[in-house]
Amino acid sequence: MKNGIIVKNISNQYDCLVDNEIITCQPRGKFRLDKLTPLVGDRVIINPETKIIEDILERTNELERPRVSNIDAGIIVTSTQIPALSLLLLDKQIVLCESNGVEPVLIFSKLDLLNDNELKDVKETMDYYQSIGYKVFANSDKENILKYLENKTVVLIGQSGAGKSTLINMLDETKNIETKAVSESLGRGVHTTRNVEIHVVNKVRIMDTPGFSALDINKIEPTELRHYFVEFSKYPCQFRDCVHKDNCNLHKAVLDGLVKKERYEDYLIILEECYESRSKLFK
Ligand SMILES: Nc1nc2c(ncn2[C@@H]2O[C@H](COP(=O)(O)OP(=O)(O)OP(=O)(O)O)[C@@H](O)[C@H]2O)c(=O)[nH]1
Ligand SMILES: [Mg+2]
Ligand SMILES: [Zn+2]
Repeated sequence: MKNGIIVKNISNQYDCLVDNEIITCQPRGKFRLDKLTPLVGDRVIINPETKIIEDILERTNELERPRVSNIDAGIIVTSTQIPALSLLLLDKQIVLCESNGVEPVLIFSKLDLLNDNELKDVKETMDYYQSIGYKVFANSDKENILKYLENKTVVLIGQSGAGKSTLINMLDETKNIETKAVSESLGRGVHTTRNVEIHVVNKVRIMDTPGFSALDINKIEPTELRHYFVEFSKYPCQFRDCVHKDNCNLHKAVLDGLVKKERYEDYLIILEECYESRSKLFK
């Protein structure tokens, strides 16, 4: 028996990383009876002779989309140009990570396409996210990215064309994952990457996932959302279950310029979406 990590799944075949070697295995029949589906990211015990996955170790966490487990960080790749920078999308992706108990790490791409003024704005934005406690990198900052992610299993998050596959290729020059120019006529790319797969890049295990743009934030309770905007906790609100729409300490912190107005506005937009999906649920 050997310990391994599932790094790839195509139908009922699971590629397991065992001592730096890939062994393609099938799950035990019993898993199906127990309605247990092995996931990419699972730590497993396999029999190298029969090539059967005998056991799945307890998961530290489990994401629904992409369906993966044991994630140490979500690498949110944000394009600053083509596709255009969307901080609302970034804030939604941060909420998605926070609500799943996964640390978001912010990586900005395509800074090389910006003019000086745009670059200055983007750097200010990056500084703000850093100031509220997140790790923030430019995708060209290879050394520091690798240092921070060493020995972690991370999942890439970001819209199509953001530069996720490119990032993996940048972090490890021996990798040559398919990338595709963003279709400019459509203004957004076609998803180039389809399967969930873990790439071992130096000492980082990275999942290149199908990029998604529509997000599952609809399961979040409106009163829960505020916890996923981490800087809000610095300004405790005097009301219980308050969603901070007006006349409270948090709202005042926004007016006083202590909380970035754009973040608060994104919060209100996402809050409305949470209410909307709830009302659909009860229809
Ligand atoms: N100039 C510039 N181009 C970049 C950068 N990062 C990515 N690109 C380009 O952007 C395009 C899309 O990059 P991909 O890495 O394929 O994007 P992706 O996020 O993997 O997209 P999907 O697989 O479709 O989800 C490619 O043409 C890349 O060469 C960057 O930092 N600067
Ligand atoms: Mg890709
Ligand atoms: Zn409040």
